[in-house]
Amino acid sequence: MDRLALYAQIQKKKSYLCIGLDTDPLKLPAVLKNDPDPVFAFNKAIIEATSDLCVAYKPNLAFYESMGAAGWKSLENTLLLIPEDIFTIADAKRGDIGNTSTLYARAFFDNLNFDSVTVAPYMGRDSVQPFLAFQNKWAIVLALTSNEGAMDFQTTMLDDGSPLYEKVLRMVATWGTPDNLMFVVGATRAEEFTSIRKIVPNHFLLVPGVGAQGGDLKAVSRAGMNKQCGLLVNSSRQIIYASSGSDFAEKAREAALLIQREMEELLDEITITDQ
Ligand code: OMP
Repeated sequence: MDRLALYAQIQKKKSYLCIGLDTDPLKLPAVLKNDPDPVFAFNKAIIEATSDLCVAYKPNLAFYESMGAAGWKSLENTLLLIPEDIFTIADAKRGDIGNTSTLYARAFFDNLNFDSVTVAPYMGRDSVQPFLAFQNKWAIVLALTSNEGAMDFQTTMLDDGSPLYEKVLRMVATWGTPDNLMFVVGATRAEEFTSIRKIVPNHFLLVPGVGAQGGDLKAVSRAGMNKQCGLLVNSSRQIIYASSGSDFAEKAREAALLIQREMEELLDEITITDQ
């Protein structure tokens, strides 16, 4: 999917919500216990209940890989079910020497047909570039993550007085364009969005951490939105585990709807302020 198509979906749905399909086999509702593929059945119900409210789905690979071959099958079947006009993110946090990264890219783009994959920048240019060589596919590179450990390396001050994650943004931005590159910035980092937007004004940002991690949707939207919205805000547990009962899909829809409504207001507010 290209940038214009993604923005068109955001405008149509009045939403920049990404739903994280972090489907933990140990947390499935009892009602799916006897299903031959309970992970797929769960995802199917969640997708059917929420696909008009979100513009992206982000399965985190760990949840599927933890189940071995069966998990991979559930992931493949889930992807086939996601409507064509919804952006898909393989949250795999890959990145390796160039020829290995090329094979990772083929796995997610050619084999599974994801639109994008999350990539760790630590191994540098040749580890990221293979993900940028596919037409209408995206690398989403970690910049400033939502977790506590982000402080271990990412915020280290360099000699020029700027934090390491800013160097990542500046340098990685020269490897691709806003049409094939996004950055991850955690929703728990609201106070950093203004300075981040000065470095990458046009790129989409994937913003995880709303909901279970306590990120502030209003604050990140006000500081992070650009003229084409430029944000995909992810929430996983808050939506998909809104209920553990047989009404899990209905409750997931309710949780997603609350966020979508807030996004609709923010899109109106920020678009109006910008004019
Ligand atoms: P919830 O906290 O349940 O909404 O899930 C957050 C999802 O986003 C998980 O799949 C995380 O792996 C992912 N994530 C973060 O939580 N923080 C980050 O900084 C980056 C990611 C990510 O790359 O998506």
